[in-house]
Amino acid sequence: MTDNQTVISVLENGVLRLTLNRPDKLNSFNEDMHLALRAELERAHKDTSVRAILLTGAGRGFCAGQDLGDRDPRKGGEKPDLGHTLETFYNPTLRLMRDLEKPIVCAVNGVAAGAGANIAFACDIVFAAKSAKFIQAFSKIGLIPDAGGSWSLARIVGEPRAKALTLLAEPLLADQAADWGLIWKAVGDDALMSEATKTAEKLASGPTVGLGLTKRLIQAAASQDLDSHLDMERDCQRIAGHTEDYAEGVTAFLEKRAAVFKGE
Ligand code: LHQ
Repeated sequence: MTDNQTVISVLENGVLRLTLNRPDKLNSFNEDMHLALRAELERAHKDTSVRAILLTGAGRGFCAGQDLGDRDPRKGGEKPDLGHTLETFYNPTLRLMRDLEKPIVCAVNGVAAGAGANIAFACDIVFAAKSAKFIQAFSKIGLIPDAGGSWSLARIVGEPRAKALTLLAEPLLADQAADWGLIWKAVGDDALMSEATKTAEKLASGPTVGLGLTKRLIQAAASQDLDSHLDMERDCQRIAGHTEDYAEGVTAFLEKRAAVFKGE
């Protein structure tokens, strides 16, 4: 276990559990937390013993987006370049999450606001505690939805709901988020971590290459036509068919036993 303060990282049973850890600020992002999360995601890319990721928050919140205390306008000075902040911190993290060919499970343990909500929506399988809520808080401070939110919301819930959520910045409860397909499941607060951990461990003992290719395919679907997509499925299935896990899966089926996948 390494505790680099702003992100607590534990690797257990193939699951890299990352806990955003600034609970007194509802785990809002400062520069240190940005860099720590990115370093952990880069590690997850490279380290073959990491076969799934579980992202959650410490304390009563999941993440309240950017730390607004970092740039106090009352102090005067030059106006900040927030485009630079996105380019330097958020966008590389969002791209890493999307390109990571290992499943990212998210356990939203409490309020997820601003970029915090959109980072949760960028995960692959999202559980939220029933008491959690998602707030597109940006319009309250004159900003636009970032961290991929204007893209993912429009695609997942459609324009009418995406516009209402972002323009009004009203809280969306976990049950409603599940009904709208923004997250996988809303679960009782007490069951959140055990359910999310069970799912992450199941994925971590799965055929990692095949799961990663599946993630790649699902993500590519909206941006290409069926013809191109069928070609992509062919190419990905070719890769999957060469894995040890495919051979093990079929052998286990024929021998009527549970498969033991190694992620190779
Ligand atoms: C916070 C924060 C916070 C600092 C709670 N910062 N301290 C990208 C590019 C560059 C710049 C700008 O941003 C972005 C992306 C973004 O994410 S913009 C959106 C930023 N986030 C927000 O606007 C949300 C601000 N927070 C809230 O509206 C509320 O805190 C929520 C609704 C999340 C929770 O409300 P409550 O449950 O009532 O908690 P609270 O407001 O009392 O917060 C608890 C503490 O956490 C409190 O500190 P204190 O010392 O008074 O106990 C807050 O000041 C602190 N905190 N969010 N983003």
